[in-house]
Amino acid sequence: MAIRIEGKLLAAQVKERVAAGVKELKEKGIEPCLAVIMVGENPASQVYVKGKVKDCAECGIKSLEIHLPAETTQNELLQKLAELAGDAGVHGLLVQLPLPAHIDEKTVIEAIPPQKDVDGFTAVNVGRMMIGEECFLPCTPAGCMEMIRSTGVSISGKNAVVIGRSNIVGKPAAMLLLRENATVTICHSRTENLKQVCANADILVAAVGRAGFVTGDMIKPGAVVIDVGINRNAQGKLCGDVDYDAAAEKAGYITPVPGGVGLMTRAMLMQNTLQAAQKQALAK
Ligand code: L34
Repeated sequence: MAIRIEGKLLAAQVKERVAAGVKELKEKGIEPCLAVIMVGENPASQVYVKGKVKDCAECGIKSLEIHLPAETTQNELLQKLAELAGDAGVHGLLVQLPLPAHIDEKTVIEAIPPQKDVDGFTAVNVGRMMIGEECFLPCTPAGCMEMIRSTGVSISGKNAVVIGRSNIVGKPAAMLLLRENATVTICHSRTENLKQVCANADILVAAVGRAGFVTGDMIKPGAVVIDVGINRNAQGKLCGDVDYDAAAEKAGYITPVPGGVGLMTRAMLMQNTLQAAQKQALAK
């Protein structure tokens, strides 16, 4: 039976460290501040943003929650971003995704100054990550790495399989695993023999977006299984991409949903915001 990787506990540990760093900055007269912009009424986004604001409060980080109506034009959003980008009191800046269809995500992301891009989504930060330079790591993949590290299982030389190739999870997760010397395979909707590939994974990261996609027969005995999915099943219950009960019978370690990667995503955002404030304080 697999050991459950407790996202709640790990996130609390990260946030405790962040809170200590925030306290130090405040003693120097700097109050770390995160601005979160949300456009429209996506119910899931509202839950996630609420969680981010709550985490900020726990860490002593000031948060600005900017909720714009669904009809906001791209130019209006860019204008708001420019204003926050130029505000020296705002250290971290993010736009919660997804955006309404009439707004181009790429254009919006590139309007965030890289030094405030605590999501690690801008081309500058993605590029820096690729070549191993200092940067803001994207929160969800960084959270996955923390969860893998918490098991004590060594990553170097292991077979790591990532299912999903999105810019915000699959691709960067693969890159971070590669950086730790895993042998990395990225699977996606066109992958042949997906089950066999996954069944060979010492570390399996599922970022598909489909409930129950990863079945028990896709798990190598003893594997570390990281479930990034957040779906609702037929009963309306929150669940990941992995059939938890079946996978837990074979895996060595497994993350739950809820209480897993989502909480670590938020904790890593707090860490990045602290870092942004520290760096901006030094740059002055
Ligand atoms: N710009 N957009 C931007 N940055 C991000 O890092 C995100 N993401 C993803 C969606 N869009 C984004 C998030 O914040 C996903 N995500 C996220 C954040 C928090 C949680 C899940 C996903 C979370 O708190 N999950 C809880 C349960 C929440 C619930 O009840 O629905 C958990 O225990 O998993």
